[in-house]
Amino acid sequence: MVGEQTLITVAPTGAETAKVDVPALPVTLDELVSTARACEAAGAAMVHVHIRDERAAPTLDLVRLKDTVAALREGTQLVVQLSTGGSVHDPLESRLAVLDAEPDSCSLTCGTVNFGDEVFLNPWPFMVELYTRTQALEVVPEFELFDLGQVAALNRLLDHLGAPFGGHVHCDLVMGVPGGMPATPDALMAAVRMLPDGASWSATGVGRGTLPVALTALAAGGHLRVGMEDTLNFAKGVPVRDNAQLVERAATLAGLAGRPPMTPDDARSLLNVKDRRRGGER
Ligand code: KMH
Ligand code: ZN
Repeated sequence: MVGEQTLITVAPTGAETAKVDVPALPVTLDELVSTARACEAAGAAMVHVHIRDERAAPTLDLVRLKDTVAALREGTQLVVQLSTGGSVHDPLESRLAVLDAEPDSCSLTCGTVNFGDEVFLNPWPFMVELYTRTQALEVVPEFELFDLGQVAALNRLLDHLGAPFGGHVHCDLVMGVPGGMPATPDALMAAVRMLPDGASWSATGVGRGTLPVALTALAAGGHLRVGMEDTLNFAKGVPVRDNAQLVERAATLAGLAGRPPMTPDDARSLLNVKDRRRGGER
């Protein structure tokens, strides 16, 4: 049943966009929770979370991260995935500490990549340490893959350190970042062909790549990640209204593809996340 459905992940905030430039960006805890609720109602099953401080700047403050996880668990059924990518300026140590907030899932990027004018740093020893921590702390990693070399690095990681917590490999192909692989059907299919056997995957096209990547992913049996972390224009010259608008469109496309959105509970089964909800048990 799960194979016939689409996992929609919403990435509502990211670390790159300023609230002053995009007022619809959710940056406070209240904004994040109400966004998450609206996106769940529209068909999202997982939320990929970056948080901001009182000045709306990206932060990895552990108290805020813990409060955020608790508030999202209280206000939604969504699988809560914390970003360990943070912003390109975050130290590796703080990115490792994200797991102490005990999310259901966390992102884990499989290599260093140019990121516009910046560098998104993910050296091999950092990947190994982060992955080992996910296994020890029973957090399901989602492998973020920005280029083909990172798919090879994912395979190397699994060969060296074995299966992730829960036993299932889930990836997100992030396409169209300046410095990473382009947001094209050809690049997407080349990456998918290199994934480990049995892995599930979603795809994310940044900016103008959003629709080509989403349509290709659905046609190829993949899942979708959408949201204002990656997409700020709904159409050429038309700013996104809010995250729910992007999830609604993804849900419509998934329905047209014959693979409607899966529920958060189905996503929990697909990913094998540990149930950390109050009174919950895996
Ligand atoms: N903000 C980017 C530098 C992730 O969340 O793990 C990294 C990123 C990936 O967004
Ligand atoms: Zn992110």
